[in-house]
Amino acid sequence: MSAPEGRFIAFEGGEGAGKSTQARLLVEALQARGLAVVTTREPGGTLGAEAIRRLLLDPPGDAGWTAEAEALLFAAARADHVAHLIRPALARGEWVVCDRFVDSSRAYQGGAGGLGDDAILSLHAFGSGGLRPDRVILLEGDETVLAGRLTARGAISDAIEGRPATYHRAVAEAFRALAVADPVGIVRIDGIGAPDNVHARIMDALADLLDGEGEGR
Ligand code: Z5A
Repeated sequence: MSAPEGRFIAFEGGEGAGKSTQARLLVEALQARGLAVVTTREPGGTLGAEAIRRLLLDPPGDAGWTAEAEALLFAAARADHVAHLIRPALARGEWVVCDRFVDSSRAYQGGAGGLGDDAILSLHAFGSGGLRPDRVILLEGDETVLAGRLTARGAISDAIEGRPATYHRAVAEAFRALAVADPVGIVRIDGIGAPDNVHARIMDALADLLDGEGEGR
């Protein structure tokens, strides 16, 4: 009998939405059920993709990447990540919890960056065989509240975070539109409130995938 395929969960949303915090809480909850979990992020997750991450978030020189070059670099990092980390973990029957995945490229480069969804999906089909998460958790929240979290953290802005508020609003709108078009695959979660309360909403949104998982699977 072949080994069970693992599950692939991605967290999406704008900066400060709580993706890293909630990814950590989910990993703890899955591990508490005895499930094997790989936790990872984009851009990054493998040595090659982490090298590309540095190029993306701190571009060499003053010109910055063109929108097209930026999209290609994200797709290249993802291709390496999918081939060397995500697919092997899923094939071993493990859960993969990823902080951002292709819907970030669709919202940032395709939506706010103006390249369009078809271009991003074509790159993803070529680079990563079009792999989709089993479920995307889209964390949303009032722009001012999320910005306040980043100020409180004292975050240093990178090349993408430092873009104007209009860009980040367009990202949020693009994420919303993706979720409206695919409400089962991309679940909108209110990211405002205590982290444990947000975590409980996420566990509800994953209940169907968790049914029968763990404790001896
Ligand atoms: N990008 C792209 O353009 N295209 C792509 O395809 C991909 C990415 C994959 C990666 O940055 C950048 O690359 C990103 C998108 C772009 N740029 N932007 N914007 P990253 O991954 O390094 O940065 P980020 O995803 O924006 O991470 P972040 O700012 O750290 O946000 P977060 O992970 O969603 O939030 P957090 O770290 O969990 O929480 C932020 C702070 O809020 C922290 O101090 C927490 O303690 C606090 N927090 C979290 N939850 C709560 C609640 N519930 N209440 C109060 N405070 C909270």
